[in-house]
Amino acid sequence: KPCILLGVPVQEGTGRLGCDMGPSAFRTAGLAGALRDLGYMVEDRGNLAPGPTRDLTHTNGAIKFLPEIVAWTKTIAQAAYEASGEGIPIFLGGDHSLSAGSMTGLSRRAAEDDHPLFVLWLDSHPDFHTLDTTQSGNLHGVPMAYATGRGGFDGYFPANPVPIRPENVCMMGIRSVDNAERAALATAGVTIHDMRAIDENGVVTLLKAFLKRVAAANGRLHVSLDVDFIDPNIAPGVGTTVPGGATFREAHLIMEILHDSGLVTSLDLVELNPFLDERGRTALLMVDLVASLMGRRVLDRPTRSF
Ligand code: DIR
Ligand code: MN
Ligand code: MN
Ligand code: MN
Repeated sequence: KPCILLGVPVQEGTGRLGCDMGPSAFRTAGLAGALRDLGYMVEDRGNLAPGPTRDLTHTNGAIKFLPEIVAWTKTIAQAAYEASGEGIPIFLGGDHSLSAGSMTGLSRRAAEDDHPLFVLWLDSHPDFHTLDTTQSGNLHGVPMAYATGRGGFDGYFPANPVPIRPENVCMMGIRSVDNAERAALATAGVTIHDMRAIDENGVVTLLKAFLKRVAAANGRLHVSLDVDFIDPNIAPGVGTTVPGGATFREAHLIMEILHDSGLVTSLDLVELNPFLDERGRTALLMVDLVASLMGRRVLDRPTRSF
């Protein structure tokens, strides 16, 4: 199956400028070449562009760029739906609001093909705000709530025909949670491994337990990788750095185990801000992580080792 690269230069979901350069930075860092070296056909479809906006106002006056993000979500969902019928879509962000579109489009396709969609969410943030609870008003903080069918998006965001079951979501790396998110997550049914859980158990045990569930359900697995999952000392090119993130080896190990599982069918690469990066090092690290996810290895090992 070909890897289908979809640039999504959305930046209105985050509080600062620069994520619109993310797709270019991933290309400059050699993403397509790294995938071709692994034997994949790569189809770079260029950058998506949002459709027309319509006037939208919400009682939560903090919300920023609602019409823009709604327009993007519609475009991205359709592109995700189409591309996931043809290959392995890789979304080059762009801020994390893009996952509102990718996850809902992928979920619709998976349901048509009779597979449940699972999501591995690698992020320091759960992005589990609704339009009513976001205080920053930055809509990169809402995609997981929208994709799992939480209330309050109707009439604003596009209808989400196949909400992802919260039980099918596993978050790792979490270390910055707002109060409203914490309250909602307590009963939502999402599996959350915060950094303490990673410290105490290691990534291997936690990840393999989730992968077993995906495999048992004959599920498809979408991976949503936010740059701020990784420790800012090695991944500075992001607007919302949070100390105490995943190490270089933890991140690569996750990717290597994901590859062994053979379960991953799509990927988001989000929140890269090249304007804040240091000579491309974050972009290059992200490309190396994708290569590990897609099969780059040091030594051959048996697959499906979990
Ligand atoms: C933060 C989200 N909880 C907010 N921050 C994110 O603004 O609502 N940063 N997603 O990457
Ligand atoms: Mn995020
Ligand atoms: Mn099938
Ligand atoms: Mn984040």
